[in-house]
Amino acid sequence: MDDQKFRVEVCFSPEEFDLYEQEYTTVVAIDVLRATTAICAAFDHGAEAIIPVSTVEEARDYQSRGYMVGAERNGKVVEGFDFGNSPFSYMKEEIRGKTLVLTTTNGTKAINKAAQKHEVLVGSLINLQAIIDYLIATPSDVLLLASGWQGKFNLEDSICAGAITESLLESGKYMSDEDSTIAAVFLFQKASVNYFGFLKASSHRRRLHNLNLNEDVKYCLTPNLTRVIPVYREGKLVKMEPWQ
Ligand code: 3SL
Repeated sequence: MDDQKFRVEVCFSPEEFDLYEQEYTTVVAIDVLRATTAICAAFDHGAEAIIPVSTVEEARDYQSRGYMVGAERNGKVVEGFDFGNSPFSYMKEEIRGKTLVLTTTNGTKAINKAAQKHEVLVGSLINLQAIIDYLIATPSDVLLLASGWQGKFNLEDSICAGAITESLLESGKYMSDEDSTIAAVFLFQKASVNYFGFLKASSHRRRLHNLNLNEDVKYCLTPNLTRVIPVYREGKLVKMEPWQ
């Protein structure tokens, strides 16, 4: 019975990606606070494409060629760039129709790591149901890749991965095997009553709180604000064409 089903598993950090990656055709990169949320917000507000780059040097190179570039490290806008990783920076008329470039501490690295071999989707809480619906309608072996923080586990990405997993398992089209996946579902079940409250003590929420970014956190923890699904195609993220 199980062997007719597709597989969904959770990888808690890009550092563990090599241990999982060969078995999957689809990877969903998740960085709830804030990179993948900001990316979804940008597409929701009319961005044409986003080139995710892993280093500030690459970002500067694109900037020197006239691109609009967002750059964030440790929650702050990198000096010399106009904006960083706040979803609100991507809700402006000036980004409409543009190809943007983005580098962030963890999220863009996770996307680029996954993109070397797989179909990569961008997931967050703000496009949660859209991701779930797509993966149920077009099932494949799916790895949910949490971006974590500098190689370590984090709660918010794991909770989002748990939310996706629970729905996929409930659909009857998927099975899972790994303890990481079971743990992510448990975390989601605990957290889903009140994401903001549950994550109060989490390390990145504290980090963003200290930077006065509570409004960003509230936005990032609000499920289903958009149906946009960013997908990686030939070096850049674009908006997935309507699939229903
Ligand atoms: O790690 C990342 O990629 C960022 O999302 C971190 S922050 O929320 O912008 O601080």
